[in-house]
Amino acid sequence: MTTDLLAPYTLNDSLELKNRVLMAPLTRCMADDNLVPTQDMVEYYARRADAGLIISEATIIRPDAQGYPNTPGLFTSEQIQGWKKVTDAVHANGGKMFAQLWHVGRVAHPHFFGGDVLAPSAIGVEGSVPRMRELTYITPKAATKDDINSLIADFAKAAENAIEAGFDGVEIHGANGYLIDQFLHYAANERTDEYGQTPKNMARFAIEVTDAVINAVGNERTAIRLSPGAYFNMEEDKRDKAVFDYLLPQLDAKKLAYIHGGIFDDSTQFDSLEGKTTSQYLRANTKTTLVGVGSYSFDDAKQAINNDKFDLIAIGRPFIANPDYISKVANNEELVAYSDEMLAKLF
Ligand code: FNR
Ligand code: 8K6
Repeated sequence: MTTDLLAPYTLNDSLELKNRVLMAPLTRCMADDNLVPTQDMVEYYARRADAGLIISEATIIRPDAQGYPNTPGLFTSEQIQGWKKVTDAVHANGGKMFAQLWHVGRVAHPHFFGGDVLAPSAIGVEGSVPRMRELTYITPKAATKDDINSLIADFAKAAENAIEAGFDGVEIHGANGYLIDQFLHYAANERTDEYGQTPKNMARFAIEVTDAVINAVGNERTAIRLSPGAYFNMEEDKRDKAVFDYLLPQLDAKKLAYIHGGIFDDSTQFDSLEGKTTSQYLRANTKTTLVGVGSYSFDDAKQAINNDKFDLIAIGRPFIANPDYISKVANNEELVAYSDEMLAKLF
């Protein structure tokens, strides 16, 4: 029997999805200057409510989490009220939505908040802020134990705020070279305390954030996105695999809603993962519901799910180009091709 990606899927006791096609988190840099979602964002997300689950664009948990202009937040009451309009509109159209909780760590820029840039270690990245190239990245401050405790508490607070804002759950952004991912990779983590040097120590921050979020909103409403292979703002290191080998079974025990790969193209094979792709490595190392992603067409995703490579698919760029992605694939209609110029405007 072939699996119909457009048939309902039971994620867990609290979440029934109307199909297996998720809208991937997509940063659009369109919040207002107080990082509050706008009416255009309400309409943009509401138009995509046919997805089985919308994952919001990455949303910062506190001011020093910001590394790009006009990324929305979830730490002021105005931001919570702004998101409430988005989730109300998505729910009114029969959709479900998670908030992706974000701290960029060492790719934050003080231009946005005027304070220290926090990271696991004082190791900077080359380059400058996208869309604001005059802002060169600076060397971060290695987070103290107090900094770490406050970061964990603020992830949990943002999760609580997400539920208040009407989200159906949260996805912890543990991928793509941002703060949590920086703890998980040797290239960014040279700590000598209980958060560094060994797989168990390097996984500690991710686990403590996850536990704090679960404590705030429950395991069934908590998911995490991970990039076991380093590919974005991060150098690959052969030792990284052992960190994820340790982390994944720990996460399995927590019965999360799902684990989501963080990758642009899932045909990318990583030397550090013994030649495996992101979804191959995750499938082999976790029993949690797996969301595949990364340059998939609907037909490729159908085949991958039917071959048990993962359970659900997240679609990114095609969802930017086609607000009506689901009805188009359901009716075998041709999709509009994505192009980067489409990022200039929400439609
Ligand atoms: C992204 N991606 C991304 N990932 C994430 O975890 N949080 C985010 O906010 C963003 N933002 C973002 C913006 C834009 C413009 C692009 C193109 C991508 C990555 C995204 O979720 C997805 O993994 C990739 O786009 C690959 O999927 P597709 O686009 O090939 O279906
Ligand atoms: C969450 C971050 C916000 C901005 C994302 C912009 C992405 C633009 C899309 C282009 C693709 C980038 C390629 C990523 C790295 C691939 C390396 C192999």
